[in-house]
Amino acid sequence: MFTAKLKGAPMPVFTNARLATMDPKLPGLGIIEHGAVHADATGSITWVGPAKDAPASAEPALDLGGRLLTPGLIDCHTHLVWGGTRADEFEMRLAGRSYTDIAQAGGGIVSTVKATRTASQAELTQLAIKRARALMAEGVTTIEVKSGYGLDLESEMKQLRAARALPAALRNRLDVTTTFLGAHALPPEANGDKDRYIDLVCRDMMPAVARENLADAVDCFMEGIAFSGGQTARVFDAAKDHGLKVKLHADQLSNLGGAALAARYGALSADHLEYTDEAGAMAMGQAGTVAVILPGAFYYLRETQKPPIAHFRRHNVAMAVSTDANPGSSPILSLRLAMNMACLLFGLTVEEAILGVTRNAAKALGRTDIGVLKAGARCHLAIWDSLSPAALVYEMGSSPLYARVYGGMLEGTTS
Ligand code: DI6
Ligand code: FE
Repeated sequence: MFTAKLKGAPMPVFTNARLATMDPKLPGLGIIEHGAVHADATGSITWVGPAKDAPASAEPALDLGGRLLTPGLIDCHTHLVWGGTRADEFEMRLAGRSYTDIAQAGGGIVSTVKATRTASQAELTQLAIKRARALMAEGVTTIEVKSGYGLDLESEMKQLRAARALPAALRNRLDVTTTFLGAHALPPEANGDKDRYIDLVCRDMMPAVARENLADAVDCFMEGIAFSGGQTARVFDAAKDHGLKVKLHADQLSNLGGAALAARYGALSADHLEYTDEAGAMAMGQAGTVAVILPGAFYYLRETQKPPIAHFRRHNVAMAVSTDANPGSSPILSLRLAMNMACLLFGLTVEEAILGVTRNAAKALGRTDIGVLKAGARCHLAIWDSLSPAALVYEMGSSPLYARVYGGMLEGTTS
């Protein structure tokens, strides 16, 4: 579609767009009508504002015909690198077996662990490429990828290396941050000894992961079927020792006080949160911990308990929205579908859903250089064939994306 003159231009200039800047100093999405965005040769934004005030540029400007322009979307919680499939479990759950039941019978996460252990690193990257492309086709420019399907030193490292290899395998058109989730489930060889496995996570895996710089953060699944608050605290203490930020799968299936524990550790985010109470939400607000809303898992598990959105609003908790892309509880490779579900199932507004995949998703990753249009940020953009922000959320089955821009480089939607 774009053989446009801007393709490959050293200092791209986009003009005549309806900018949704996500500038926190402006109300809502920080809209600037008839705006322009300039970038430099390194792919960073140099100027954002009304086109009439734009500085002169030697480069030809691409006229976007008034289209909506947002920061590239951010999927801040995925488990994108996995082997095998869990379609059979989907069918079992349709026939009445519960997620917890299947997990306790040796299926669930552990069945994906078996398939992931037998796959090579190159195979895992190849599988993840296809999934990443589906996200990118909807304007996603940054994703987070967790480990947690290896559950032994070599397999966790293999998963993280496969994730780290993704950008190059995608010709440097995707920004990937990685999270070490060794404490995702108990591997079969641990014979039920959770404390000993947590020793392994903290003493063997984490130092090796940190030494090779394979993770940007550390996550833990705090739940009855996974790890306790005490075990989570040990993982977080070890993360602090290695200078790694923390995040938490919290209060997904029951209220174990995960949100409050995450806040106590100054976590970047607490994720899921269906069973979080008001005290947990208040603690998150005070700590600046982002609430990552994951409606895909809620939908696939046919949960009925919804996350306390009203408490998050009341206590000024920033909300992000993500796919939780994984083969078990959320086999969803559409961030726009997750946004749509967050609105229809949990009552988020269109503005909250869009802030949830831009500015607040960046915050959940501890990043200030993405998710907002401002000088100094990366020039990762999504240009929409619409004037209306609601178009991002409302229509499923076809994508309103007009073009994606990565590091200042313009792409068609199919590249
Ligand atoms: N919560 C989830 O929803 C995913 N992990 C987690 O801790 C599920 C992962 C899976 O079922 O494979
Ligand atoms: Fe998850």
